[in-house]
Amino acid sequence: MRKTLSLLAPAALVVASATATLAQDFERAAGEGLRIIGAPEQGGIYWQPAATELARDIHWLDDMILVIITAITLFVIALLGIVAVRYSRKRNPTPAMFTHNTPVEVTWTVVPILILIVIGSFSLPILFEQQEIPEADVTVKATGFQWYWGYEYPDHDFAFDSYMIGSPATGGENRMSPEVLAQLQEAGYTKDEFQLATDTSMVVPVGKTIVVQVTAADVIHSWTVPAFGVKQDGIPGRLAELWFEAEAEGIYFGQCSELCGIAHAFMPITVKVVSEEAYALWLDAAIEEYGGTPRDAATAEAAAGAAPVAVAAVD
Ligand SMILES: [Cu+2]
Repeated sequence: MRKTLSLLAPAALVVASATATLAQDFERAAGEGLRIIGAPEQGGIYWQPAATELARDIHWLDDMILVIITAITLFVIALLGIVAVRYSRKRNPTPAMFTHNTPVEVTWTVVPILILIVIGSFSLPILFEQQEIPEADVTVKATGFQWYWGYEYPDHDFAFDSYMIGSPATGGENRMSPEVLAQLQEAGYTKDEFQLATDTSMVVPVGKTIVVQVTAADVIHSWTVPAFGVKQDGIPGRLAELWFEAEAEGIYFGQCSELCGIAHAFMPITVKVVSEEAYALWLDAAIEEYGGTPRDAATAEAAAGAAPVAVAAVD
């Protein structure tokens, strides 16, 4: 059995490389040497490293609120302890019979209000920062399907699907197998990235404002990349938006975050953040592969409409 498997693996490799598309080749070349940054860690308990200002702000807010709720929890536990010990039947056989204490009641109403105002004054600006969508350098439309994501680059009129490596669409059964491992390795991943890595990924340039329009074609899905601090439900018939500006080149993963059906766990999200040059090369290959509008034409169109130019020209 083992012999058969080891024979199969190289065969799968050959098949996989023979079927890799031009865009995939460029995507892999662009992704070569990229670090995997946005991924869960074995035994990890904190956030994934923040790759955007949004994510940093969210982490800061979380830490700040954690301090407040820890203080409140300790305070309430201490009060309970005091009541349980000092006013037990044994120590306090004849309890006081009063029912109201105005100063105490005013305090326990006003103090929580003040705490909420303090929290709100920090959380609302962060919410607005997420929800006020800036002008995009690159726009990508992400559509959730049962069970994969489709990406469209509307500035260049092309679209492609992104399947989990090992899903039925890539010849797998949503399970690890020697063939799936071979496909993962051929795409530059390891066994650890199973259920995170996809056959094609969303490619965006580093340091640019990316606006992702999120929708779905069948049921509600949710597009998220934790390291970017973004999450947005994709709802059929609606177009929601999120934005991010990734600060470091790398590979970032996310997973559909709305329970959407039997293969919900098998529709991960892979985003490759690459240099502008690598992005331009990939874009040209993707336009050719998926039948998009060449960048010169798109740029001319954009210039004519006085719209912002989506990408820098390359030599
Ligand atoms: Cu889903």
